[in-house]
Amino acid sequence: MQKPQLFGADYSVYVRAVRLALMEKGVDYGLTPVDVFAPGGPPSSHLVRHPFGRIPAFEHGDFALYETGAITRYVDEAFAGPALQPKDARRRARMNQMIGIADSYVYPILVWGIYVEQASKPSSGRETDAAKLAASLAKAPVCLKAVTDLMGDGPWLCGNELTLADLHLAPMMDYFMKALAAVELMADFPALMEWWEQISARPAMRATIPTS
Ligand SMILES: N[C@@H](CCC(=O)N[C@@H](CS)C(=O)NCC(=O)O)C(=O)O
Repeated sequence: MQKPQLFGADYSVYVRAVRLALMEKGVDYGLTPVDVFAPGGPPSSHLVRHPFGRIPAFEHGDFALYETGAITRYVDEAFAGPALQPKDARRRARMNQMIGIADSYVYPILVWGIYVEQASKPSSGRETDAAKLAASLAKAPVCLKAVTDLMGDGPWLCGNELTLADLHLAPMMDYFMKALAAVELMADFPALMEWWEQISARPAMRATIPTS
């Protein structure tokens, strides 16, 4: 089979989720750099791959795809290696629910509302939007409780097997955990903290630490 090609940057939580899926499956892949936050935006050539100008985009031979959830599910189904989606319909629904929660709530609240406002902006000399940070801090426990309630006994988000839900949430949590507020917020969610310790120690997570 041809080697798949990923387009994006290592700072992107979504690019990282795809890289984690590829690595957990043991699939060799290429990463072509595309910086969506460069002045002037992404190059026009990227808009051919992704009309919304976001990352990642993915190609496997003549098959082109964008949207992280579609890419990671394709990676799981098209390549050999350990299955990353439960066979049982209810467990798979739970996994998809977790991925939806990550996209709709964790990403805007924990990454953009807390990490960006409390850690990233101050470290690059930009002013924090205090109202946005306060609103996100108020909503954060809802995110953390929702994930904790759904994960059950663990050790992974959907039970005994690592799934795409773990790989989708982990890059977002990595940014969140860098914010000062994370220590206090996570103290109320020991099961999630245990999950974080396990997922962040995986070789694929260590090999994809953002450099930019
Ligand atoms: N729904 C998209 C979201 C991708 C996304 O938002 N990527 C971010 C980087 S993590 C991006 O490209 N942001 C550029 C922008 O917002 O203009 C997916 O699942 O792939």
